[in-house]
Amino acid sequence: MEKTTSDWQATDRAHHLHCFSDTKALAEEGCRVITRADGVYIWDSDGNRLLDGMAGLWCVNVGYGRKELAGAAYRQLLELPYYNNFFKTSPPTAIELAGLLAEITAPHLNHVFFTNSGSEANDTVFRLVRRYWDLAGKPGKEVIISRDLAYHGSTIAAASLGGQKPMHEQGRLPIPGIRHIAPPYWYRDGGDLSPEEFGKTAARWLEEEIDALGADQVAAFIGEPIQCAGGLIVPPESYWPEIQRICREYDVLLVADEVICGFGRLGVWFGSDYYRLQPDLMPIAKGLSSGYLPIGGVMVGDRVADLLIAEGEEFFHGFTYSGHPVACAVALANIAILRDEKIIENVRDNTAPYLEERWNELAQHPLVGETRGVGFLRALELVKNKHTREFFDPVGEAGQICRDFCFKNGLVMRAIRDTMVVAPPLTMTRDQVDELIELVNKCLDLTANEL
Ligand code: PXG
Repeated sequence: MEKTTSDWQATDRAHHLHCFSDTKALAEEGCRVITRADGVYIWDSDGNRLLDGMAGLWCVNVGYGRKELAGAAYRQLLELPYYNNFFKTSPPTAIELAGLLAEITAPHLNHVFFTNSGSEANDTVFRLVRRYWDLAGKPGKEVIISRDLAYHGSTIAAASLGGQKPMHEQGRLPIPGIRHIAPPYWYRDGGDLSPEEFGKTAARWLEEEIDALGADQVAAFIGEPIQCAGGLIVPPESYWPEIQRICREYDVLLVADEVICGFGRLGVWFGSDYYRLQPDLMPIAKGLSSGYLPIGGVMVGDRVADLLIAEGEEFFHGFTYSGHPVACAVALANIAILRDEKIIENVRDNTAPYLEERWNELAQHPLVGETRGVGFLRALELVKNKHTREFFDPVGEAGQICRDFCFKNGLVMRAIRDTMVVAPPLTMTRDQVDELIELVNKCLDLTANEL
């Protein structure tokens, strides 16, 4: 007999520990079982269709149901389902993908270290940074500076690099050698400063931290071009040029976490292209395979790679599935789709400007204090009073209410505190943008009523 939703929920309750879920609430309500997907839509086990405004978890960039990706995986599974890149071996697809990544990233990024996730990529960053400064003869340069509210993953170093207080509290994190400065969150913290002035001020918090520690102690600065899971914090234009200047001046490596911003999300290939950054290390994942199979990596700039290679000494680091042949085959096919169908150009020139125009109409809504975003990343701040920029208290309740209304009404939208966020598949059409805006408007009205 075919399983029903309640069968699945019972087994789920009994045996399945979920990621980032309130276990009590989950047990009471039962989980929503997502059974299939196509294009920008997902379906649950009761047959309800939802518009996936989050592209899964910010990752299904080419949309669901791409047969080319299934075909690439199938062919590779038959040819060579597994081999690794340890001990001077490699499957061909890992080599091909390394070459292709060197081609589509900035000219100074010519090497990649493969992982299976963004978290592993950031743990790899942590180890690579220390390895680099050891080899460079400056082992004292050990501290990595990150930002509050940042999300860089859930493994030990990645969670420590992140600036999520509730995560730190649960694991006695961060581990030593990691510091956090405040993010460039103008809407919340900008006060009377213009975004431009505030951007410079926020960047100089890095300089102050380096001065306080001594540049001889500071190894690297890590940041997402746009802080995504932290609440879609879009930095003012003045922020990144100043951060780049500070990193150069104090000889601090720059790490741009492109796990979400990469692979077209901002209407260009990488967030670093958008903000003209020259990162020494660039973690990637998610859009690399559009989430069809797990794969991540760290793009390693020439400065770091040259030293690693010249030393010729073993870097004791790697994962059984680093450069997995099937995941690499899918990533190759995924990048081919992004390229051949000019999906990123279409986002830049057509659908993102349209999404921006329609999204900004939502600023008229009485609950919405600010709309912001770049490319296919869009946020709105739900506030108590939009004229005085007064936030809700307690923080997060309005967001949860809105998120639940979205789910009930056929839309997946993410709530981060009281910031509502969308990051749709890059294949979303103008008509689907209209559908998205209509649903968001409806759910904002329902939320306003309930509040
Ligand atoms: N860096 C960034 C910038 C991320 O957003 C990671 C690293 C870790 O990647 P993995 O593949 O280990 O999950 C992420 C992941 C959310 C949400 O709801 C965000 C992420 C993951 C899960 C949920 O906002 N980002």
